Amino acid sequence: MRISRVHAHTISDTRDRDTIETTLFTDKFEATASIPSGKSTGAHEAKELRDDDGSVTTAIHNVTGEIADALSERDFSNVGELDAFLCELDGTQDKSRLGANAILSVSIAMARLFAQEAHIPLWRFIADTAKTTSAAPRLFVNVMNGGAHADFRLPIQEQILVVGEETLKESVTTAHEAFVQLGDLLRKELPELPMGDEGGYSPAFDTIERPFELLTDIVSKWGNTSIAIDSAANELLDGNEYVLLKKRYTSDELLELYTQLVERFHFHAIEDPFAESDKQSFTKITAKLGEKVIIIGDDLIVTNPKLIEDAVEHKYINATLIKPNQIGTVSETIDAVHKTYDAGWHAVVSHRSGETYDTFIADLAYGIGAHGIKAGGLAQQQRLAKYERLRTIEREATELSQ
Ligand code: 2PG
Ligand code: MG
Repeated sequence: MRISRVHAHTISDTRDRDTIETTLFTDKFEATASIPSGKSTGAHEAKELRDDDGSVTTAIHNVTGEIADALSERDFSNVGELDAFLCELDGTQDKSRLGANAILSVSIAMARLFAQEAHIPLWRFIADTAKTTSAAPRLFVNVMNGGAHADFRLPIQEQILVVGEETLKESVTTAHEAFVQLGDLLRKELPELPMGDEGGYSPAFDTIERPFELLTDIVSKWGNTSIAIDSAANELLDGNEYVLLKKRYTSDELLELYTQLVERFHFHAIEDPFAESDKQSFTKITAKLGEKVIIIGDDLIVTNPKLIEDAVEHKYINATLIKPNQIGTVSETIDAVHKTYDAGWHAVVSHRSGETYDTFIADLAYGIGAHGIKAGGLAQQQRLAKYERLRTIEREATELSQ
């Protein structure tokens, strides 16, 4: 694959912040990718390059300048070659020189070009490249937003409805109906109902349990649904303790709270139950609750194959969150998936809280046969684009199998 032209410019994400969109051209094809941005981030994520004024001007110059120049002299036969080349060109461990956002935009656009050249859909290309079995993921729909995504109106960052119907079409329909019904329930008991960063409702309650009591109402109406949370506990840590609704919890007390929630409600998953520094508590919760719910690591492992290996060794978790922009290339994202599957764990592919219309994660989730996909609430077009893409993928998969 030879790149004949490279273009990059600024677009706005869901928080109206600048982000990068890159288009690569060959003599026959063109492909575009744009990169999301997180707010509750892990310390060891690959570095998004942002200028002091919040813009991504330098990242864009890196794509249209140094990266474009380097690509023009090369012919790549697969995306792994390109990714290794980009990592070497950057020369840092965390992609901080050229920027993980700059590098990933090129990596994803290139994956799209290879898929076009092979005349196959992107998810099929990902499955072929990763040697994974493609399958429909469950939808992890963040229906009530809290934490850093909603001024901590709810202490827990994400109260998630997990939907796993027979087909993606049915899952998306259930998610829509349940989302509307939850909105009606919330409006009945609250004078105002703001929305959070991820396109979900953002109510304020006096108890930790109230959101789950309401979600239980929803879950009881639809068979193939359950509840998950992302505590994003890095954001709750204050000294050695966690603060939820102004109450302080030691790690053991927080573990007790999770145990009670799992006993009382139909929980399917808990993500980042503790801060990334509180590693022994991850091992404890996975030993205690890991048979009943999946314990997902996000900030703890940041889609980094080496950190996943470490998590396997210490049994911190039994599932990983997979976010391409935490590691910065398609190939390393696939490596993280392999480490996850080698451990016999589940992978849940995820968006970021500042999103674009790019639907790469839908193809990734389907291509690797992920256990789930976190694509946000249903009140933002950029999140809906992912659900729509999943439905299209399902049609493409049916056509390909005929
Ligand atoms: C998370 C993500 C996405 P952010 O914590 O899982 O939901 O949030 O993009 O802000 O890191
Ligand atoms: Mg998270």
